[in-house]
Amino acid sequence: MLLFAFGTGVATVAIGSPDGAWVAIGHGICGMAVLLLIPWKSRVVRGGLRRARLTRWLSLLLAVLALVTLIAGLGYATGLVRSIAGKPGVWVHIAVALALVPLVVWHVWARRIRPRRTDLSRRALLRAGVLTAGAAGLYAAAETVISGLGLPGAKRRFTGSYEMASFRPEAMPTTSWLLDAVPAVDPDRWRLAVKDGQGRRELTLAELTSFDATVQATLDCTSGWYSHQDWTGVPLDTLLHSEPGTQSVYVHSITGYWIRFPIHDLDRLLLATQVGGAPLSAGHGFPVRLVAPGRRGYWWVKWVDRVELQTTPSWWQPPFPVG
Ligand SMILES: Nc1nc2c(c(=O)[nH]1)N[C@H]1C(S)=C(S)[C@@H](COP(=O)(O)O)O[C@H]1N2
Ligand SMILES: [Mo]
Repeated sequence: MLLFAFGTGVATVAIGSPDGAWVAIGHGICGMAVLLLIPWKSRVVRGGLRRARLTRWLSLLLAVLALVTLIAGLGYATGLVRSIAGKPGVWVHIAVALALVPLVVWHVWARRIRPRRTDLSRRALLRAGVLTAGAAGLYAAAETVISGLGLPGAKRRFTGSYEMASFRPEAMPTTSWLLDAVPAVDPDRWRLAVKDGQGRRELTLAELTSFDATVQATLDCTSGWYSHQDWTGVPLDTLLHSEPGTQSVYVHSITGYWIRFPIHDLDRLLLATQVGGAPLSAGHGFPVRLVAPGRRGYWWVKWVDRVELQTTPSWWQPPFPVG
């Protein structure tokens, strides 16, 4: 069950459009299944603790972290606990879950149980089915309670995020994926390098600000908030011209952060110089940041200095940015 919870959790971080909503729902159901299994697991734990092995402390640490993950997840989903120790609850949920991974691997190996033929029996299958149905029922009941009591969790987006500072860019949070710091950019010396099949050229900020296409798009950060804003700038397909064989759009930041989009995203991408009718602040990506409607926040590269069309397939990159 932890494996399913982990897989759906990672997938939930990646969803950006409503057709991925079932992934987040599946993740919630996995959480409920873990909750339902606690009484059975407690019996195993009590038995294990009677054997005074030194490694029981490691097992107990695992149990504590698993509970913290569960509580942080439920707290954030209901809206009852939105932040823990100054961090967004969902951030704590993810960070502690990642810390759990090596412990779970160790636990599975150190406390391994020999597979038995009856593990795949009809009875076991039936039990798994009852557990899944119970977890789905509990999830539905929780959703009903959350909306019935009008808990904050009822107002979340399909990604699980809460609304923040829509159409008030000055109040919108600034975040980074990992450790990127806001770079100091001299707008007079800054250039955007553009490369496609027709060659390479450089654009100044003045050249870019002469464009004024505006789109309304939702920035949805995986740390649990989203914000609708009006973004103004250059549609990327007016700068880059796709040719047969082009597979991806590579977007690079001054900080070294980069991401590669599939070519069919080209006509949705905007290089924004403004938000809410005013130039971007340093924190939000001055002088230029990418707007990628329908994609999660980590695709919205800030402080862009290079855009390229490439024949490299878009899947040729780490599953999440690495810096
Ligand atoms: N260069 C760079 N761009 C970045 C990031 C980063 O760390 N470095 N973080 C991304 C993430 S995770 C999010 S949610 C958005 C946040 O945008 P904001 O700070 O304008 O709210 O920027 C994205 N663009
Ligand atoms: Mo983010």
